[in-house]
Amino acid sequence: MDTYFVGNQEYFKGIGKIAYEGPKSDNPLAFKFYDPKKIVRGKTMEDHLRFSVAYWHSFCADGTDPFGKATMHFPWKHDDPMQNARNKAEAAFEFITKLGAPFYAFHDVDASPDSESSAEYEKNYLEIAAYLKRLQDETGVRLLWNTSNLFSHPRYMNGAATNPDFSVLGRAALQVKTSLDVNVMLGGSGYTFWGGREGYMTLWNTDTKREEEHLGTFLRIARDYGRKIGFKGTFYIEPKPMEPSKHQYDFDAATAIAFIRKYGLENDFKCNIENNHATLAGHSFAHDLQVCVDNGMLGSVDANQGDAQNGWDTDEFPTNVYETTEAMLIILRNGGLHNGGLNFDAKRRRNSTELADLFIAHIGGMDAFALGLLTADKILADGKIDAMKKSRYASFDGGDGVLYEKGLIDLVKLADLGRKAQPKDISGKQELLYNLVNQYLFS
Ligand code: XUL
Ligand code: CO
Repeated sequence: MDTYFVGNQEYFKGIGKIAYEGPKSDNPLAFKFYDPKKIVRGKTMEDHLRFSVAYWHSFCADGTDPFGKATMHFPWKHDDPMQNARNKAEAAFEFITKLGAPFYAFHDVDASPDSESSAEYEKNYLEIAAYLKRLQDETGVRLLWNTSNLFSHPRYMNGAATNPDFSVLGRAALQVKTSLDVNVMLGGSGYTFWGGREGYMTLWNTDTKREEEHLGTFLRIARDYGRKIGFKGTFYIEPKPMEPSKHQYDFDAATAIAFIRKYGLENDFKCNIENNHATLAGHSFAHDLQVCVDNGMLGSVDANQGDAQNGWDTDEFPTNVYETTEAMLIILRNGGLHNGGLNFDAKRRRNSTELADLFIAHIGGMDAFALGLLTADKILADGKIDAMKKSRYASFDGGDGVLYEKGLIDLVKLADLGRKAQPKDISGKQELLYNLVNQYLFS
């Protein structure tokens, strides 16, 4: 097998470029359904799916959880923080290139060492960003989005932009400003705000109105700075209802969209929808995607899945093809992901300790979305489901229903029509639709 690495050494030894071998392959390190150059609906799978690897889960999180220590050994680890960051970058670009994902995403402190000194923080970050740029140019891997970690450091325990202490906002701004500078250097497609602790723990000590307004102002000045320095991509808000806060201001897609509009950010901001965040909010992945599409607000996707028996954000790699099919159907009806992508904000389980497991986890996620794409394509090409949905609304496609949709019927006229109307019990055909989906999936 050919060796492949960037920098000085190969970290994922014995693993070459991941190839498509088809559904009959028994090679765990091969794609069964993701065939990047295969054309589906006039576009390659690669261009439809726009996969991205998340730096934080794949190259930083080492299996530590609230109950136990690290379980994963990273051969790129180094005691010197800057050398550690360079090694990690080389490991990341080797991995992403071998996997064949076109994009990656990171938080500032995933890629570059944090520091109590703001001058050192900025210096480190700009130096590592220059190295990332070199690796991007060498490999062709591109930046889907970056973001700033405004939730791990103790100073952010009461929030960042929504912190009741004004002095915290400045340090948060420094991180966002530097991340935007780095984004422009690296040609990023997007910039994400996930409001980890932008919320509250108890209303007894929180002025929610004031905090929400502070968040609106913070995002507006970040937008203004980004546009000033030439950031042409999309800003994303990533909704999540809770965890680590009891209640997060960007609860779900509908809440985030209302917020974006209230603060006049709709020309620059869209949503980054994460499956496990939607389920934590009591919705389905499909629900939050659909809410975004209905409002022209689908920006990007954090591709993962939760566990129905656990309430929390388990961030598992997506394998549920029923969910990926529904997601891809909604995305295709949206005309695709545009400059967003499917970013694997997902982690292998704590006891999946081999480096090969990192490949296997991503391969499974990519195959699950490829299957979802292929099935969604079958559903659209056949047209039966769309026709059934459309026919439910037939009464709005003719007669007074058309006038109503045009806003030409007032309440008195509508009540008049009501005097004569004789509604029938029309079946919603839900079971038939579920049966059809299984046929598309498995035949
Ligand atoms: C946390 C989460 C974050 C964001 C980026 O639940 O999803 O990793 O995606 O800050
Ligand atoms: Co996420």
